[in-house]
Amino acid sequence: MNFDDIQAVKKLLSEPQKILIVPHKNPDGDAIGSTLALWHYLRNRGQEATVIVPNDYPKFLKWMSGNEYILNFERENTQAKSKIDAATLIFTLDFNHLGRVAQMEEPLRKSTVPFVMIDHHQEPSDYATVMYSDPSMSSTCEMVYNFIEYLGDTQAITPEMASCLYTGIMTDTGSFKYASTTAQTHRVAAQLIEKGAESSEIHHRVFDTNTPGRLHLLGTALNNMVILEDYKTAYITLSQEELDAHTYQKGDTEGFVNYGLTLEGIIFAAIFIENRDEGIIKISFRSVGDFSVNEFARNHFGGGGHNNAAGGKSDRSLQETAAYFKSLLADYSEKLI
Ligand SMILES: [Mn+2]
Repeated sequence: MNFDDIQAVKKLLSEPQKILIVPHKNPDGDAIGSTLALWHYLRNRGQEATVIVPNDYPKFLKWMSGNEYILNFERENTQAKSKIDAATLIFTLDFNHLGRVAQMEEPLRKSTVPFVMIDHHQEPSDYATVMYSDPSMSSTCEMVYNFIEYLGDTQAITPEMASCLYTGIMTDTGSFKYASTTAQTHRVAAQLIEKGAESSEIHHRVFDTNTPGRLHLLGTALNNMVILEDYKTAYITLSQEELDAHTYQKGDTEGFVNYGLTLEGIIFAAIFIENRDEGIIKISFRSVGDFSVNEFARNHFGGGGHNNAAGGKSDRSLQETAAYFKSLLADYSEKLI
């Protein structure tokens, strides 16, 4: 964050505001962790603040302090809309394009109050008054820690805030293993542990929450995995039928795509998941090293994300989508080395 932006934020926060904090739709650990940590921080400073999520999120994220005060735009629509209308300042966290908030896009676009963006995704659009955007960061949670540091306030980080921030850093770095994890990420994590985040307990709460159905679904996913050694690629398909057979619940396929990358020699992994309700195939891509799945997802599957983690979708059938995916790989053979 540059000096002018820090001053601008300090000025905004020196006056009483009605603050909204908004993450992207289908919020993940980084989205929920960062918004709740910022919520605690602003409230402890005496500000009125509300977190509004565009839609629901998995149960393994619902233990964080302040969770019960989060408004769900889909479920508590009237209340959420009046909060948006009354807001005097809006923070958007962990996304950089207003299209990422689904149905909340329209009311947010209408709002004329200052926006503060804190985010680590590539190619931000410029809707925000203050933009703290840094794609080199591991997570928005690491950035919220920096943000509080820029305001000279790290002593204000409570154990609750530390736990929220630690959760987002842990989930967005794949437990500190992705390339985005820097020495500074570890320094921030260390600070958070010193401030009361219990790393082992947090890990347990987030990751040790499998249901039998999810583990059996993982078995099906791994059985379905296709390995294309020539392209150093592995992909998984899951049909709606297979999901239904394992009493699929939202979030159950989280992390499945990463298993492809645990194969020796594989650098590109994908998962294709049929969603009959929406009539689309939802896609996640992962890579290790220089191969940009962000570019791949943008070019072919109407999506995007980060260099090593991106998403997309397809209107074709599951089989056609997988076949199309395979047909694209030859053009990338030089990059998949
Ligand atoms: Mn993130």
